[in-house]
Amino acid sequence: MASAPALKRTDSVIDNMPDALRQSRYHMKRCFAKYLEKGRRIMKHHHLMEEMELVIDDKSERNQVLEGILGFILSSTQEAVADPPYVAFAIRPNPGVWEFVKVSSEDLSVEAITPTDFLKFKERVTDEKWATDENSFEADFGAFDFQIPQLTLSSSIGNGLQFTSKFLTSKITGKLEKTQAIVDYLLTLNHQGEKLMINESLNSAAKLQMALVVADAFLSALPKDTAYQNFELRFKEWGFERGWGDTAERVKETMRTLSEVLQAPDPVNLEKFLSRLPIIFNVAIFSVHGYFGQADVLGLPDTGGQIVYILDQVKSLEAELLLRIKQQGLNVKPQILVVTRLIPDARGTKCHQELEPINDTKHSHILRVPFQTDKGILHQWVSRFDIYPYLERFTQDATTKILEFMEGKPDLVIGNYTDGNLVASLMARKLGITQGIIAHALEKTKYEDSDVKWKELDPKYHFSCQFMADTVAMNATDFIITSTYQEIAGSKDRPGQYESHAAFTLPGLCRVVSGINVFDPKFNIAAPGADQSVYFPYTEKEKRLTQFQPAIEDLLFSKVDNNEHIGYLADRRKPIIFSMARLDVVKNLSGLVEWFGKNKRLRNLVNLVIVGGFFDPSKSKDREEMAEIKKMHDLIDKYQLKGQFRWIAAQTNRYRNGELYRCIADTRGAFVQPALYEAFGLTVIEAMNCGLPTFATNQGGPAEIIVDGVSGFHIDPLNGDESSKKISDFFEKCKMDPSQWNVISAAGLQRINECYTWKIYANKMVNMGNIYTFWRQVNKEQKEAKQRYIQMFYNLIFKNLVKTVPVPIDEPQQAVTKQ
Ligand code: UDP
Ligand code: LCN
Repeated sequence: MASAPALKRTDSVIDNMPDALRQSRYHMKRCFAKYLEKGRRIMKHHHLMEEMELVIDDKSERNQVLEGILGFILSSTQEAVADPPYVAFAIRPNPGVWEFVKVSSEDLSVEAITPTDFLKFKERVTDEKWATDENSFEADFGAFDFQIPQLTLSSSIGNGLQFTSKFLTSKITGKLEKTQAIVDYLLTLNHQGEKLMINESLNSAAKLQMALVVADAFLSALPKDTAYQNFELRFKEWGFERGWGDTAERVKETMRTLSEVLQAPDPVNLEKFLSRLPIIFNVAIFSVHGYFGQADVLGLPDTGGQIVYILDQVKSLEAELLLRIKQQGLNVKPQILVVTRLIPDARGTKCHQELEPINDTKHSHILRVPFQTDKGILHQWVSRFDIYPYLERFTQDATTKILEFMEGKPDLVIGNYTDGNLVASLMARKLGITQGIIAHALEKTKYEDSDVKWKELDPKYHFSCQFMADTVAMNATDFIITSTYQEIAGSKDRPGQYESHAAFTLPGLCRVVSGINVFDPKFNIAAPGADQSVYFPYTEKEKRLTQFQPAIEDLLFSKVDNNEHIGYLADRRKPIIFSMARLDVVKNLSGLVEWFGKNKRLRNLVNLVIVGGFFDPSKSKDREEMAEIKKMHDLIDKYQLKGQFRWIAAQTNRYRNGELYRCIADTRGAFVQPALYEAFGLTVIEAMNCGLPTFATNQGGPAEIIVDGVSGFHIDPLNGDESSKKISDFFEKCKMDPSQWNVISAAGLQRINECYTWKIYANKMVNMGNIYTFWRQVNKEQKEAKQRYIQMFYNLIFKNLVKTVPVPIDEPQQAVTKQ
């Protein structure tokens, strides 16, 4: 397929399709007959290809067809719907770009159709009545975005900040008066009522411009390090307030940047100036579900990387805010609150405590607020899939607590995952503050046809609530932070997580004809890092956490089974391949065990150690985890893994885990991340930070983190034989030439330091907070109109869906501890 000619940039697939079909008319007629012989159905790309192979059994004839334009069109088709006499195609020639056509099998005529028409084709497969009802409910969030500029290049998706600065620049370019929006904005800035930047005496662009010239001349005569306090009074007389800088040099730099913007606006200076403004002091971060704690929670159901990410994010964000506030010449303490649910039944964790300071920060806390039902406080953990009935009340209670704790409104609210994002949207709307959202992972792409099959999946997953909540949050938010490009717009072959919300349908409930546009400039990529004081290279001997080594030695090599580990490693001279994850189906740890079990060569070369879950299914409360535990035991028996495989229960101490990765590196082993799909994959960057060569899934974030064959390796989770062969080949190569291992280890570290650190992240995040706050102001009216629509959608659709989610009958188990 790789040799199929790409269309010219200006070409539309649809324009080329009639010609392409004409060229292979005989074969195509037979193909379409095949596609339609089973009646109405949804077909994926691989079905189209497989069935074509059946029809055109001569390989060279098939290749001829596939090498033409038709091959390109078919290979760009994500899905098709057979609905005799038509086949409707959803074609994706580039990330984020979709075209829809229907082809008649009778005369191979091609007609362009709208996304709505295509969704109707899909609906007819499961719910014909709904599909043909002219008044079925349609949601069109794009209808409100006609004034918002959109990116046009797939390659620019995720660079929202730069694009927004360019667009803002164009709005203020021309006569000086056009920059009045900046002046008006500066006049609104204050901290707890104390004015910042300028006061009313500089209320026009012309006055401000003049005053900047005078101030510049004055500052040029001062030593660079003169503190702001030394000239504060004089500046006040001229109309300037605090916030420009802490020293004469910094103040001058900020003023010059603004002068440049007023003279001739350009995006670089505008972004620089806006990023320097004192806007963000207090931040509320919502992460509602799970057990959110700093100790003893990792590896529990629903409690994984999101927690790690947020705690590390808070540390880096606080450091960035402290630095900026100091540079702004202010004496303000930033406050960051991570707001989560309080779980009275805390199971040995601190999740029943209301307030907990965050380690290694000065001013940041976890604030826990309980879920309330009609019967009082809910005591038990609830799965993220069942969380919807509590969120509205939680938002109200949390908002009250936050306002109390911060003694005012936060300047920025950040949501995490569906539940946190919805709560953040509700609070941001109520308080009128800037909002950002983070998904970590959207569920929609994890399950095939999860939209059309929603009725089947709803009892278990309540996807109707989830997809609606996600759509509300994506549209309400001012900006979206993603970890990778693929999270937004996927790869050449696979749509992104956000992209899958562009147009989807829940037959019988709602047809979302325009859910989110991945070309919207609200999307920004800011990849997380791993805490480098925990995850550092195995070679840094003096830093190694030797106190954990005896316990790790026992964890890996002791011969007895106990509560923490089962299985043993008979030959401890072999390198270890290692994996660690929650025991979810999608993490595919059982898949890795199976690949290992089947591959004799690999079993001869290495041992396998995995960390995840419990050994006793009755100890788990999570549906998927229970099934995975059983599967693991079956595989151990089936492949007789004793002596070559160690299964360690979920580990909660990240410091010890850091040392564990390094101990695996000491065996010259590797980390393997075999997930069927991984949104980002923190374990991948943790392992690479420790200098452990890493093999990770090509489905999702890791495909972007690792450059295949250079800084690690990609593996295909759906092709276990090929993946285990790739791992075996590497270890065989290392056996012959041990330096091969060092090369990959070093390149992995280099990749991390160049692209995946928290410092890079925090800088981008604060810039986003600043720039989108200004954009919100400039775009106020349109934002308000859209909010009205979102609110209606929330009230009329979402709130009814929530009523379908059962609320558990709760046994009180423990009192709430207040601190
Ligand atoms: N983790 C852990 N103990 C376990 C399993 C996982 O400490 O038993 C940690 C792991 O080190 C990583 C996080 O949990 O920091 C998992 O993040 P990742 O992004 O890999 O996956 P997620 O669980 O968020 O889907
Ligand atoms: C959730 C996931 O599934 C992971 O892929 C991410 O690494 C983690 O959150 C942190 O963002």
